[in-house]
Amino acid sequence: MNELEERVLSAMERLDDNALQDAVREAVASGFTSARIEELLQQGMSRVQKLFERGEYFLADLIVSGMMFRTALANLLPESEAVPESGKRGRVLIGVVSGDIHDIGKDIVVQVLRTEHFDILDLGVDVPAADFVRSAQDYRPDVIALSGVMGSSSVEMQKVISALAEAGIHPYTPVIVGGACVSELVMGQIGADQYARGPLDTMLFCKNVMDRKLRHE
Ligand code: B12
Repeated sequence: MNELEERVLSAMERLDDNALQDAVREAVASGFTSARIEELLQQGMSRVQKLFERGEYFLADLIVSGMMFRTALANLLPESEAVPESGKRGRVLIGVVSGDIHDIGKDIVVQVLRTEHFDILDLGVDVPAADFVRSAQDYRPDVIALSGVMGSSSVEMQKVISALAEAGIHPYTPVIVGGACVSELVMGQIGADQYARGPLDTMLFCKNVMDRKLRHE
């Protein structure tokens, strides 16, 4: 790990927002890819989580590190292309599945998608499958995004995807899953269309879905 990479990690660990944003700007200028910077930010958050688990940091510190993560990612995004005439790039329905109340990761994803002009319906946390179905019927999203970190969350995601299929919404509307409960492998097992490790991949997936739709209109 070089000195600049270590500066990103250590600024996050110390919850020093100014130092973090400076280090990220320098990393961009030195040619680091967005994916590498996102990886470093995630590693920095893991350090904060370890301090939280050891009792040295409070929950508020973890939330602050989530906010720093969000700001750094927003600064990373390339100049937004012109917003389409509709004023929006597409609609994303998102929520944390039933039995899970962890929303820091989901909120980061929401923030990045909003920055990129997606219209978001955020159902919050602990959302039952039936609520995803009802909201999808009313809101008619282009993408449905499921978040979860608990061990039980992947089973809940599968329930949501089955309920969406029964209602004739999936696979017509693609489902992207993310959060610590899922992986590429789990994505296949539960019948989701896409897995993303972080917000930048999520944004690329949503943009691709919209590009495909616009080409077929
Ligand atoms: C913060 C935290 C809490 C906070 C939550 C605050 C909040 N508002 O979210 C509080 C203190 C309330 C809490 C409560 C509990 N927690 Co807790 N918590 C954590 C902790 C420390 C960090 C989670 C986090 O925010 N990570 C940071 C974010 C940024 O990461 P992320 O969620 O993975 O998100 C990233 C990606 O995954 C992705 N992503 C996220 N969502 C999505 C969605 C889509 C669509 C996509 C594409 C991508 C994506 O993008 C994000 C940014 O990169 C973890 C431990 C750990 N080290 O992970 C335990 C942990 C998740 N908690 C755990 C547990 C057990 C609980 C409790 C049951 C504890 C208890 N006994 O009371 C409760 C209740 C949980 C419930 N019913 O949901 C366990 C889960 C174990 C398991 N595998 O089942 C963990 C792993 C701790 C542990 N080691 O045991 N918790």
